[in-house]
Amino acid sequence: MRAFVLSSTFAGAALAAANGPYAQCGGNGWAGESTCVDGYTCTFSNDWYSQCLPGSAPAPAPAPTTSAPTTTMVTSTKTTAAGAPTSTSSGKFKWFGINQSVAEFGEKNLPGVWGKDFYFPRMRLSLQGYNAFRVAFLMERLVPDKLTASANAGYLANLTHTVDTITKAGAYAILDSHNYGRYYGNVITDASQFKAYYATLAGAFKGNEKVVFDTNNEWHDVDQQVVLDMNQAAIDAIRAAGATSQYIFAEGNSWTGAWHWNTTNDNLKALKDPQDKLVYEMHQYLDADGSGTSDVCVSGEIGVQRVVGATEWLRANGKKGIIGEYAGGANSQCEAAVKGMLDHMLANTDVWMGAIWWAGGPWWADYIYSFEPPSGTGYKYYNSILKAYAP
Ligand SMILES: *[C@@H]1O[C@H](CO)[C@@H](O)[C@H](O)[C@H]1NC(C)=O
Ligand SMILES: *[C@@H]1O[C@H](CO)[C@@H](O)[C@H](O)[C@H]1NC(C)=O
Ligand SMILES: CC(=O)N[C@H]1CO[C@H](CO)[C@@H](O)[C@@H]1O
Repeated sequence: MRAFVLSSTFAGAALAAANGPYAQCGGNGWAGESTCVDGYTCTFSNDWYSQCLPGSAPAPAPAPTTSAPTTTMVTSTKTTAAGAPTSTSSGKFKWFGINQSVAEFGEKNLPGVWGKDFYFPRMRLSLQGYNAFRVAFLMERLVPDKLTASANAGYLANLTHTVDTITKAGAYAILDSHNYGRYYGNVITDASQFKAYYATLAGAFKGNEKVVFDTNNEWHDVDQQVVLDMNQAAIDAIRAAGATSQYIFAEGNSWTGAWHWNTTNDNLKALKDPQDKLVYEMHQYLDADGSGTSDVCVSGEIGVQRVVGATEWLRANGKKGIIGEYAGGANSQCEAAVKGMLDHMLANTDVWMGAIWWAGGPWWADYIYSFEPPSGTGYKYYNSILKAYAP
């Protein structure tokens, strides 16, 4: 995208060396050009990333934002690339919180037994500033046997109880059909059946404005046109069910990864929401293979490096995004990577609307990222760090 913008819009010889709009122009380890094309200013985002943002004539550089949540931002005065913040990009997240994962456990046992195969988040809420909780559950438990079935009353009642606990406390509850675009293991390809499922789900929650509908968790190995068509079917069915005020989060293929979103999921820019409340939900882990299975992060810079392409894609297409899953191990290198990613997103809130840590829930035991209070590994290490980013 960067190369495209440069060559097509700013091909003048005198400008050839300068960076194009939204290109990287500085940061620790950056060896490239530090100037921007006319009308853009190299603007400090974090220690690892400065970016060409709209605006000319850099003001003498103070600390770049007033809402800087971390010490990383405070050290910005040391950098030479710092410029004035743009009025459009720096700000606050709309959503910042924690995934709640347990109602989708025991997926090999369907429907499974409450309290043995699956459970519901305890939600002994002390929000601590977090305002978004993504609640995972299984479609096969909500609508057993077929997508056109009505809801299982017990599972829906328990899910509703969890959702109401969250939203009555003033936070958003993100309904995460944790199904990878599959139902009983088969890829969902029938738009009318998928619509029937969403009519059931949205029908049950359409009265709650603090609910967000997440179209499906992490499509993978699905035909790209099918991902587009099923997402559009979900959006259409949610709106048709009368859920017109809520946000919808659309996920993409290849586990909805932010790091390759601009190539893998480019076709999803065609999605249309008549209510204009569509947000692209990407996931991003910071370990070597991006799978979120190691507590070792590639480097302290890997967070910002893995999302910056998505930042540019969102902006180029006039879209909004959220990182719906991310995490890092309880160590200083991952801490730097996590902060670098969040600082970058916070400096680009014209496109990034928030981030949701993976994961809380009562059954995670000693899991490397567990955010379950009071003793989860991730909670103990990251709670004080993440709280600073809450809106
Ligand atoms: C996608 O983003 C990466 C950075 O993550 C960038 O290097 C690449 O050029 C982008 N590709 C397209 C097609 O925009
Ligand atoms: C719902 O929760 C109750 C306990 O509050 C439990 O007895 C029941 O089995 C649960 N049902 C389902 C389907 O989750
Ligand atoms: C801030 C916080 O951690 N909130 C909740 C996280 O999730 C568990 C349930 O899984 C709740 O008990 C916490 O209050």
